[in-house]
Amino acid sequence: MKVLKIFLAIALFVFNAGIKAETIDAGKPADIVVYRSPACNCCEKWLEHLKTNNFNVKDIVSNDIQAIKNKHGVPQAIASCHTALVNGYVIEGHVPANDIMKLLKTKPKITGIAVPGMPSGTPGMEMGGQKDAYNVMSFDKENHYEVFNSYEGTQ
Ligand SMILES: [Cu+2]
Repeated sequence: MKVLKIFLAIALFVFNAGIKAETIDAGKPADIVVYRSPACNCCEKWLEHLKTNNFNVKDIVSNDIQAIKNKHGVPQAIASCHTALVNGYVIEGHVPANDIMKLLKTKPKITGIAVPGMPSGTPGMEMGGQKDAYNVMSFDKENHYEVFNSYEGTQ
């Protein structure tokens, strides 16, 4: 019995060490600048989602979000409520933190990624258990779109 306890203690230690190493690998928290309009509630919830996932969030409230979208090359076709900038990439809408991390790791030659519109069940758009199926789309300056990641809905 004692041997089992010691074994479990070691296993737990190794497991924790593994988690720690992964955190270090991910580097320091990425700085992300988020532009949103003052009345945007779901934008604030998305900000909280980013903070929970270790992003360093700079929250910029603006009354002309469209001007920011135009400036950073966000196509109308994939537009959403808020626009964010991280490491030279544009993040449009309720993109899950995991996809942003994947973007920062893989560094594809694109302008950014977006969740067009505001699907239910995306981070910041929680509607009880209701989840829409949705895609995270990549986009560039030449209006090329590709599916970056897909999420299943609950219907
Ligand atoms: Cu929103």
